[in-house]
Amino acid sequence: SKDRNGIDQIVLSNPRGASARVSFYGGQVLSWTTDQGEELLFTSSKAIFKPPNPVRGGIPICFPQFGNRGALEQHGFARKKIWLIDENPPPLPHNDSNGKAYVDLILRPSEEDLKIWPHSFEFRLRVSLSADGNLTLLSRIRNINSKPFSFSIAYHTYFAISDISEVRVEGLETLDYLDNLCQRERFTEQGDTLTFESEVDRVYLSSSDVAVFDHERKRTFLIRKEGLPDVVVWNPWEKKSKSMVDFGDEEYKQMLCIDGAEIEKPITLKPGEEWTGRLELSTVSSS
Ligand code: TA6
Repeated sequence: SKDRNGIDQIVLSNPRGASARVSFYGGQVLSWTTDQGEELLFTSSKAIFKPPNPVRGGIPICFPQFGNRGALEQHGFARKKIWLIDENPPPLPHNDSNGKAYVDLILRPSEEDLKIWPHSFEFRLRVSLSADGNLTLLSRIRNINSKPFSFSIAYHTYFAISDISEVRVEGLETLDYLDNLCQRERFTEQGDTLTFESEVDRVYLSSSDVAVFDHERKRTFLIRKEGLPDVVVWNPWEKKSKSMVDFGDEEYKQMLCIDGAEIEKPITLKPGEEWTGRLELSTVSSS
């Protein structure tokens, strides 16, 4: 099917009626719903579905660079490219997809990409939806035959929440984090749970699984990660929201980005080497 901008997308569904929608533009998951059709991911009402704009919502893939420190544009180019169906994905070591609905997409650099990032890579993305409605993003990035290259990566996941002031995040206590609001200075999390009263823009380092509790919505999101040690936590709050054309002034109240990522220690691949990163999202309603 096509998204609002006429760009191809794939809709995955499971026997219970849960679904996930993946756009070929950016290989971006734009929707993930429960059996009852409840939308779990946030997309801004002002999102611009027109290449080369990144789409403000769902799960943009930040690759080969997270952030704006480096030679590339903010968050790299992968989220602005048209991905293709991967016709013959190499078999997975452990059959990660039995009983799941899934799609395999692939991104290879264009001539233009190679001018700004001269590394021949293959980025294979498998998005799958399990019978329980869990959403898994499995990335396999390979250095085809170029000299060694390094990259950072984040699955920039916009969770839909009901009221940011009623949300708490667990799993980050006692961790160190880099604070993007203080020149990425390193701090240690003192709180026993993370709550939100103002703009937060941090990269927590070496975290294990993370849970997001949306008290008002009576819903919990669980983020399980493999190969993605870091967690980005971002809410723009009021002032920054007003500075983003593709984001409503009040929308910061209904979203929270919690991204599985590898940022602190970029991954280096020699020719022929492959890196795998896996993010599994699940949710529980406590209503
Ligand atoms: O989430 C971390 C961050 O780098 C924030 O500083 C903010 O810029 C956000 O990503 C969104 O970036 P984008 O390029 O999608 O507007």
